[in-house]
Amino acid sequence: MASTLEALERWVGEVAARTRPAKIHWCDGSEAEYRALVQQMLADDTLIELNQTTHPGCYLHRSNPSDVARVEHLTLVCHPNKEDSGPNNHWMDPAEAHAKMDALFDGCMAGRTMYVIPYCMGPLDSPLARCGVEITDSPYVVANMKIMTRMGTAAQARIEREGAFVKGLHSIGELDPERRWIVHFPAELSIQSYGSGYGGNALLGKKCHALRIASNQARDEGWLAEHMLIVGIENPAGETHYIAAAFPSACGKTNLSMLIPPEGYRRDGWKVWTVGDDICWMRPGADGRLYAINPEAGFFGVAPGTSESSNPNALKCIAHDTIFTNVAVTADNQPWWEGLPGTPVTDWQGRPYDPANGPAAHPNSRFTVSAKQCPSWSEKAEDPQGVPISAIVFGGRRPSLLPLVMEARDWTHGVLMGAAMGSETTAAATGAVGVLRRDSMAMKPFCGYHYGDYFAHWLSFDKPGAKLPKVFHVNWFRKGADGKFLWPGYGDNLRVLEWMIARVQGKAQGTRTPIGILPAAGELKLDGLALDPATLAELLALDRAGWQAELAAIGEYLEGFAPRLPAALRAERQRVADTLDADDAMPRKAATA
Ligand code: OXD
Ligand code: MN
Repeated sequence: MASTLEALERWVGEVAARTRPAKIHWCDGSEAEYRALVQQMLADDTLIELNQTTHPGCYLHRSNPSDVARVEHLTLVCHPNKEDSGPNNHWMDPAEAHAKMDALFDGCMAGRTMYVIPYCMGPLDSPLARCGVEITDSPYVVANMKIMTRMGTAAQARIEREGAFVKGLHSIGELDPERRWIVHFPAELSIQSYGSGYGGNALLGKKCHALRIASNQARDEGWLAEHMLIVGIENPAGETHYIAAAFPSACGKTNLSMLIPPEGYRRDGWKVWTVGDDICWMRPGADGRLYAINPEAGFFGVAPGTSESSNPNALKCIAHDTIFTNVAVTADNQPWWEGLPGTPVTDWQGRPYDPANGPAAHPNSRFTVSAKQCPSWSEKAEDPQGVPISAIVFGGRRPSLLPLVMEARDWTHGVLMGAAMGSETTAAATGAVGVLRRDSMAMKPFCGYHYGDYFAHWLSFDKPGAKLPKVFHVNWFRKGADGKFLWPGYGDNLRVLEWMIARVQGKAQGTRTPIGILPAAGELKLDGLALDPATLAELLALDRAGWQAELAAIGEYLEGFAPRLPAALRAERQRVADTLDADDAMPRKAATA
């Protein structure tokens, strides 16, 4: 039998024969290699040096203006059987997709260097981690993969030992939106991406491998690959509870994962530990609990809105050794985006800043930085066994109806809460911004198979011996009649997380309502917060007519996954709707402090 190295070398040879690069470079992941790539990119203007006094080791990349976000309409999941991709994915017959991609890749690396990047998603010694190899002609991709994954010689050694790896082939091609495709072949554990250099389309370890391909591996092997942050909350007694939370792109996962406790909490000794800000792989451990790792090693965070008030930890991380993409620049050459003090002089496209051209930084501009630079980085993020998860949280941008927080009564209800998630769209993907779309478990762009089967997989974790986390739904984005947010968010979100932990520990009673368990009067700790009782009542109120309409809309949405919609999920939606109708006659008291 051929060794893995032979299989890898054979594949690299086949790719080279098709793409015909001038040179092949096998990445070792060393600092020297990173520095040499940076010098090369500075020389050909792929990178621009930023102010090295205020931001040592920081560089700016300006992407092609047509290439600034994920392209969901050009992203395909090609299972051999169309049905397996589900209505939640775009599909093409794998043979047809291969023919299309082969034609695009034909000779596309002529005159370029082809980089071979062995990488590991997750701690190198973790049984939960999985490896891949990305081939790319973009040195910008190599530099970002160095920050975002455990990449190079050690990953290659694990691949050689283990025998299995995900094959990712990427070329920026001509960066022509008409010749751009991001294609997944789950049955072959392979990804092919052409015509884009943007993170989610080009750093193949991230969305393509760690979510779309891994969600398939997870289903086959009995684990979960999710679009979730992982955060540890340490109480004054020194006990840490880990929470995994799913929010759609650009809804504050990075901010929540790095939150700074409000003043009173800090004084009392509360601490917050960041394990991950975007992706979570979870597996049941021997004790029945779910254990999670962050498969990534860095953050590819949205820059605009990151500020001293929203995320001081992120600002500290990105003060050095960071790659910025599509941000603006100040007169003294510092990176700038909306939300930071000061003024920009050059916009994200390199033009003199003119407000008539729109925001100075692209709304989806990003920073790429090693997680180790985060002041709240948890040493448990390197634990090969992962961290035990006490609570799973779902949430989205909902200006109305959805309360600040509610708890599912059991796992099935929790799966319904996740499946029913909706959120206003953001700039992380191309298309209209601010439109409500259902985004089950925040996985709409990332679930690599039929959502109906995915819901069934989630339900399957509820089995004898399982000690599953409690499930919650939050909404930080409720607005009042004046259009202003009702809840301060950011660090104050810890107040809501504390209530969740109290529920996990059996220390808070909650109030049972038809839609879930809400904080009972006085259970949310609000000292030091100027939140009037009427606002709190609004944040926790149950608008029965609104919920009846919402449940009807959820029903209609879920039926879009029939005949693969699990009967248990359909029944659960019906149960909630019936409870709400039965409750109709009863006047409901809003929970106030
Ligand atoms: C991301 C995204 O880049 O979700 O994390 O778009
Ligand atoms: Mn994301």
